[in-house]
Amino acid sequence: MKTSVIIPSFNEMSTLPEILERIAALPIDKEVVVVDDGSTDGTREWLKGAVKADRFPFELRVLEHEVNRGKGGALITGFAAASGDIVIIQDADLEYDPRYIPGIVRPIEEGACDVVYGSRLLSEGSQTYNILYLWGNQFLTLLVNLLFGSKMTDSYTCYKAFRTPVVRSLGLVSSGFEIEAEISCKIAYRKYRFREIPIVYASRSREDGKKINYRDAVKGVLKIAELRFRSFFAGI
Ligand SMILES: Nc1nc2c(ncn2[C@@H]2O[C@H](COP(=O)(O)OP(=O)(O)O)[C@@H](O)[C@H]2O)c(=O)[nH]1
Ligand SMILES: [Mg+2]
Repeated sequence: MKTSVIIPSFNEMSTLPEILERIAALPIDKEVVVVDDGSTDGTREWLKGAVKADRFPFELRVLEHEVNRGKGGALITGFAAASGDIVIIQDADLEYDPRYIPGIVRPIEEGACDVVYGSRLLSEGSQTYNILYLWGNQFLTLLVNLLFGSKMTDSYTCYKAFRTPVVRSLGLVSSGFEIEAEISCKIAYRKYRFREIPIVYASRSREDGKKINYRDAVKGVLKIAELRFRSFFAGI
C-alpha cells in the first residue's frame, strides 16, 4: 500500500528540508505532495530545485496556490491530488516527527480501521507552546466529543491518517485551521472506524514561525456548532 504524505507549507524554509530528509528514511512506500501557499521565504524556490534535482528517493510533487488560502485550503488541494491508498498529513515544521508515520498508518494498512490520529495527549513527553494552547485544544476536543459522541483526545492534532476514499468522502470546505474541527466532526458523525496512537510533540514558538492563534480557536468553536446544527436537518 502506498501512503501519500500531504504537507501544507507557508514560509517553512528553516524546517521543510529536514522534514523531507526524515520522510526519505521511512521504510514505507510513499509519495509526498507539498502544497505551498505563496511562501516568500525561499521555500517555493527551494522546492522547485529539489524536484528538478530529483533530490529525494520518493516522488515529490509541489502544488502551488498563487494567493494564500490557509492550511485548510492547502490540505483540500493536497487530498484531491493524492495517488496513494492512504493519506496522512505532515506539517512542514518539526513539531511533529515523521518517524511516527509508519506506526500511524499501520492499522489502516492492516484493514483494522479507516482513520488514525497521532495524539499528543496520550504520551507524557509532549511539550505545548503555552497552557492556553493546550486548554484551547482540549476545549475544542471536548466540544466535538460532547456534540458528536466521539472519544477523541486530540481533535486538532496534525497527524491525521485516512483511507484515501474516506478523506475524499468528507466534502471538506474549510480554508483555515478550523479544517481540523471539520474533519473531526465529520469523522465522528459518520462513525468511521477510528483509533489514536500516542506521539510526542515538540511545540515551537510564534517567534519560530507558529501561525495558529486564538482567533483560530474561535473559528473552530463556530465550525463545530455550525456542523452540529446542520446535522439536525441533513447529514454532514
Ligand atoms: N499552505 C499553507 N500552509 C499553512 C498555512 N498556515 C499554516 N500552514 C502550515 O500548517 C502547518 C501548521 O501550522 P502551525 O502554525 O505550526 O500550526 P500548529 O502546528 O497547528 O500549531 C505548518 O506546516 C504551516 O506551514 C497557510 O496559510 N497555507
Ligand atoms: Mg505546527
